[in-house]
Amino acid sequence: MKLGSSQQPVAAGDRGCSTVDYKSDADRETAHNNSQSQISTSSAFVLIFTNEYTVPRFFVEFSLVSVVRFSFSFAALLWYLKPSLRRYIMGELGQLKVVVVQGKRLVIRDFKSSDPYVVVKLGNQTAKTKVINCCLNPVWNEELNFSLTESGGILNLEVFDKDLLKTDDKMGNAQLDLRPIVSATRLRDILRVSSGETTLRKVAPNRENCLVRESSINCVNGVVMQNVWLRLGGVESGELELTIKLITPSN
Ligand SMILES: [Ca+2]
Repeated sequence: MKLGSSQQPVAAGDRGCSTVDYKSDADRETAHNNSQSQISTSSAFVLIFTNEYTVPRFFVEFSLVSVVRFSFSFAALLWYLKPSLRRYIMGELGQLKVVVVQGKRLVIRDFKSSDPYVVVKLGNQTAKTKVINCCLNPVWNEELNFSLTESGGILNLEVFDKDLLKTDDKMGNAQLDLRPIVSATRLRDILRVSSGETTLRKVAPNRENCLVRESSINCVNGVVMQNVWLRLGGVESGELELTIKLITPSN
């Protein structure tokens, strides 16, 4: 092969520019085709790159929206169908039902009797019973509901004498530690007790609590409940009977 008939183009270095001298029209056409091919390849790369960037982003956005929509729909459905699960999500340990059963030997705050009612507090939640007029041994049998959000809650009770023309008089107070019923409920879950009646634990009276006598915590058909007699403090006499039930998400 002669040097002058080489298929490679010769650069015009003497003219100090980037133009290329071709020995024949065929060389020029070949170079043009190569250039067009490179341009087409670059354009295709850009298109592919653009598509690869656009398509996944579209799918990602679509997927995220779908996941969020599905999550909200699922949560709303559960919220509607399962109140106990709703309470669990809200951080609630359970629902505490306090039945204020009756009072005995309450103190006199009027001339010969009193008009007692009970105020029950758990944390910042407050509920009270109706007033029973002229009675020192009232029977309320009234259920008050609370949300139990911590395992170490204390139930506070105060008895008052209802008066119309002056501030209601105090008729004593008492407290009930809720830790025993919470621990008994955990024991029920461990033992998987769901039917019949089972005594889970007993709480004895001592200087730390207001119990008049020993109290049993039983599981009756899956519901953990405790019946207590509490001695009222700050007064000469008086006792309160309560039944508390702890309803948890497992009920
Ligand atoms: Ca009164």
